[in-house]
Amino acid sequence: MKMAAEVRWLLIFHVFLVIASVLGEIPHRKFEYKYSFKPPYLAQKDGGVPFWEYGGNAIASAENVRVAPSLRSQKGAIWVKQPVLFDWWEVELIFRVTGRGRIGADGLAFWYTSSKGAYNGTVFGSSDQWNGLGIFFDSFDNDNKHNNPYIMGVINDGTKTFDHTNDGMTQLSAGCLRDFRNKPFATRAKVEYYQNTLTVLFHNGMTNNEQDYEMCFRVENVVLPKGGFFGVSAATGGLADDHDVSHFLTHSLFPPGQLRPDGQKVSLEEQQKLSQEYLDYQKKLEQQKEEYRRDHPEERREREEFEEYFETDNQRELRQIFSGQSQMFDALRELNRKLDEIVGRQERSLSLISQLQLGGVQATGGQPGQQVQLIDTIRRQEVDTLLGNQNVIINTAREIKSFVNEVYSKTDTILNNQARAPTAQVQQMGYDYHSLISEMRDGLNTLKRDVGQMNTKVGSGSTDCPTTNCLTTTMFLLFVAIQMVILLGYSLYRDNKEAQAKKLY
Ligand SMILES: [Ca+2]
Ligand SMILES: [Ca+2]
Repeated sequence: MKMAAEVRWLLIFHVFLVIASVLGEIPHRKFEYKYSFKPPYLAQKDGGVPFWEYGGNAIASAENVRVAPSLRSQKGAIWVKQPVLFDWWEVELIFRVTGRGRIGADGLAFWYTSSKGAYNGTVFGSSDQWNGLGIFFDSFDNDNKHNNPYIMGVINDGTKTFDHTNDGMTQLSAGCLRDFRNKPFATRAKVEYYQNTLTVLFHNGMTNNEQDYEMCFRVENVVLPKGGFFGVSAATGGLADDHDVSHFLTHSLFPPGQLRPDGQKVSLEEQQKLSQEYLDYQKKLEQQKEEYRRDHPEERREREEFEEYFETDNQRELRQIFSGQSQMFDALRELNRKLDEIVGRQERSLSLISQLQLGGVQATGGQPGQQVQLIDTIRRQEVDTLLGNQNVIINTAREIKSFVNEVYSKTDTILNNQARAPTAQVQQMGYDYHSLISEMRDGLNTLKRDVGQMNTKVGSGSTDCPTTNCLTTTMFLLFVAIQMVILLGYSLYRDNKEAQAKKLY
């Protein structure tokens, strides 16, 4: 009992260690509203986006920021006002790139740079020779390698000029081929910079499920300048897409156990200041809402209600198509996952089989422990079942054999019986006749011999025989005839009696 208690404590200790290590890897997240924007009321009444400034051809509305509209040679950008005060962060960007053409241009860029870029630069609407990170959503295939739309991460130290003619292929740190244009739902990108690892996840906008992020790329040992600025820019060329960003959601990330770098002394004051600022902002928003409702009293509400409760046939059809598609997508993904699982299993079994074959060759000198383990893990059950089946088959075969033997012997006896039964009776009768006839023949033979002897005696001299007592030929024949009659009568009598006996039975 004492031992068991000790073991239990040891187990609990280990579980705690595991939990602690797991928790130790998950960073603390904090939403940074000063580095974010999202609808509704993304832009205020005066057109300004709180904590952000935009320029060029960018237009902000209550629902999104149209960074570059679908007109030729447009450029625009939106930059955060304050520098980023935290080391590690995650930005979720929800955006749509839409255009009527089969191909579009030029693309959209997410920035984290040491200083704000221009509003009409040459790299997707912003400045070239940036210092920091650019994530480019490049729609147009400048180098004609049929590899666009493409997502790439390019890190620059402020000296390199972006290689547009090669779509930046020589400069990118990593990238992935993903089509982000004209999707039924908004596309999303999650850019995470944590402990010098840059991770970009992408959501292809085929479903409305927020969990459908896929890995685009991950780069380690990335060093970005501290105190940089977030920004989004976009540009069009000869071809033009609408580049709309609806959400820019920033979270600061802190390793567990680490407090904010600016310390807690400042934070008390600053926290109050920030929360006051936030409350003011909320109030301002509410005020604006009220004002808007006052300015547009009835029609607005009616229109909203109408839009809420009714949808046109086309809308309904589209919605149904989208939902069907997303269901198909889900099913496909599930299938894909299962296929992967099957392929993995197959590969594993193949490798195990090859190991077994190798092990069979080196069975004497190899590692027996491994062999036994392999057999135990894979085939034991199957072999057991096979052996069992074989035993059953052997037993059945034996039973069948004995049964066949039995049948054979039985048929043999039946055949014998059948063959014997009728002939036995005939033989019995025949035997009687034969014996009778042979008896008669014997009798006749003795008679003949006696007659012969008599004849020789008669021939040798009549003096030896007294004439009165001597047997004459007539007497002798008469005697023979009487004997034969008696024998025949007896045999007839016997046959008759036997026939009567059979009738009775
Ligand atoms: Ca390009
Ligand atoms: Ca290309």
